[in-house]
Amino acid sequence: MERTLIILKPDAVQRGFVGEIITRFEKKGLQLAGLKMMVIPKATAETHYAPHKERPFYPGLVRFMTDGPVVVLALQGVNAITIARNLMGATFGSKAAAGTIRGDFGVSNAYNLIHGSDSPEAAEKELGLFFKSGELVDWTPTIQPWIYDLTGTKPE
Ligand code: D4T
Repeated sequence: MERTLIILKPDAVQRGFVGEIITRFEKKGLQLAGLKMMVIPKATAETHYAPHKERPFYPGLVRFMTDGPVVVLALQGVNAITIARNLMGATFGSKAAAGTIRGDFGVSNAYNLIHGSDSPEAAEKELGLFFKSGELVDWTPTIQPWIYDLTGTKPE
């Protein structure tokens, strides 16, 4: 099982999409392993988006991400990183395909509702940045045998 860090960005919270977005992940079969609401400290947003530090949109991005509350999720599942990003859609709301979270709920490129880790390395780093040890929960949904075929050597 893989874990990924998802942030429901300030626009998603302000626009009342928290429940709807979490529902999409749950319906897909991804499992919650952590969830909390917070206002991201500026230093945390700067660290999180450090790879974009030299880009012209970086100062606005950090301002946006710290401008109101967010909801942070840890999601778990086989290939959770790729599956979550497919549900999110392309980065820009104006280009994201219908049926995806960004494609269905937004038109903006900067206010794109949601963040999801883009690699196992990023997920590990980001989960450590947003969740303290002990805040993530190890549990197995009782419905697990109907989400995956568990009869073989690995979940299929
Ligand atoms: P995040 O990191 O927020 O999940 O988005 P993506 O992984 O899909 O896209 P990204 O890292 O390339 O961009 C991070 C963040 O910056 C905003 N952005 C991006 C922007 O405002 N203008 C731009 O030109 C780009 C490329 C949107 C997402």
